[in-house]
Amino acid sequence: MAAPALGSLGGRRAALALLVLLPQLVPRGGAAAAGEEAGAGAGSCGCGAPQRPGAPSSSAAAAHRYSREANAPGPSPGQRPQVPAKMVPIPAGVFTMGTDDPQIRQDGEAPARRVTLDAFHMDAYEVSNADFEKFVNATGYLTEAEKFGDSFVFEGMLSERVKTGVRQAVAAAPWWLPVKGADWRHPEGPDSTVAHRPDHPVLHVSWNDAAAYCAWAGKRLPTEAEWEYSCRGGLRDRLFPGATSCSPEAGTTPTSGRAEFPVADTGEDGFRGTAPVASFPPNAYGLYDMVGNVWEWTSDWWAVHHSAEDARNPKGPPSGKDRVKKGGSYMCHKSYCYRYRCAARSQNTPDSSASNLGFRCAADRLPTAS
Ligand SMILES: *[C@@H]1O[C@H](CO)[C@@H](O)[C@H](O)[C@H]1NC(C)=O
Ligand SMILES: [Ca+2]
Repeated sequence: MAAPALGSLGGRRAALALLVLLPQLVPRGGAAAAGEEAGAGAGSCGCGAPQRPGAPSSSAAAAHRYSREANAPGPSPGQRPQVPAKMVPIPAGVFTMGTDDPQIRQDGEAPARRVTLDAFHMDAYEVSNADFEKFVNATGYLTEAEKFGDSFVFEGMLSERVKTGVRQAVAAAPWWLPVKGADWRHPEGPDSTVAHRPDHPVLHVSWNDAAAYCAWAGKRLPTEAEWEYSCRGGLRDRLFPGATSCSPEAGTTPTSGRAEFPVADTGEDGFRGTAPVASFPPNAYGLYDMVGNVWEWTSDWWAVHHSAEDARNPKGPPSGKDRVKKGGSYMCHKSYCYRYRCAARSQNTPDSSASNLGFRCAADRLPTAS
């Protein structure tokens, strides 16, 4: 099961006691039980999909509802970023999307299909906390996690005290806990802060939040095809971007040193949790952290059945319940959750947010700082 259903969480918000979180990460322990559960099914790994139980709203309506216009009437164009975050031109081309040798079949990685794309631009980096703060400063935007009052946090990032206080662990993904007060400014709960990590990828942003940010920046979310093509870096049939071997253990991805999730993230790569964007070498297109660090939203609706026919600039199904996310996170590892590959994919409802999920934007042409 790729998408743990959280339908059993109804009323969880009312049931949650006010949590008092310790201000810093504490060394974790006692995760063995979760680890065993995690290893039980490759498809239900912790890279999966904590989701809000609410009915997913229509994306267009939601995107507007949370857009710059809806949240902060009338900011002038002058409040756009003066210097657009670095974007990389991605040449038009043909590539093989998906694979006929799926590692996680139920995720819809197959079949391999020929996809032709027009040229576009892709953010070189995952959107950072500082980037997102500029957006919020300029627009007064409120994320969905802030509106809902909670977000999903990987239990390994929480103190024992907090874990004990949260009883709403998701049956299918017990290592994800809904934490009151967790949002992009407070990734591990109310007493945590991003003040010392402005260059880390922003977390706890829903698809709707991400779409609103990109629109504000004069950009858009990449399609899944664009994301996967960018990930491959112009190289054919490569599992991992930027790696000279097919093994992430080669040390070029932000997931290395993180075996045995969810007892993972030992900090062997120098970081617990996320790393600052661009801490690891880029792929052949000059794109950083396409795999690993945080999962990245794409604009496509989720489906697991794909036509094997050739496609040109595919945009995914016309409608759906979940949105596609790509690239895996700092919590993925081959021994456990083999999803930090270009063809790998997973999904969440558009209003879901979590401590390992962020985004980057794409654009048809470079946005002008107006
Ligand atoms: C956002 O606004 C605050 C308060 O004015 C300011 O201190 C901070 O530097 C701004 N952040 C960015 C990224 O511009
Ligand atoms: Ca990433």
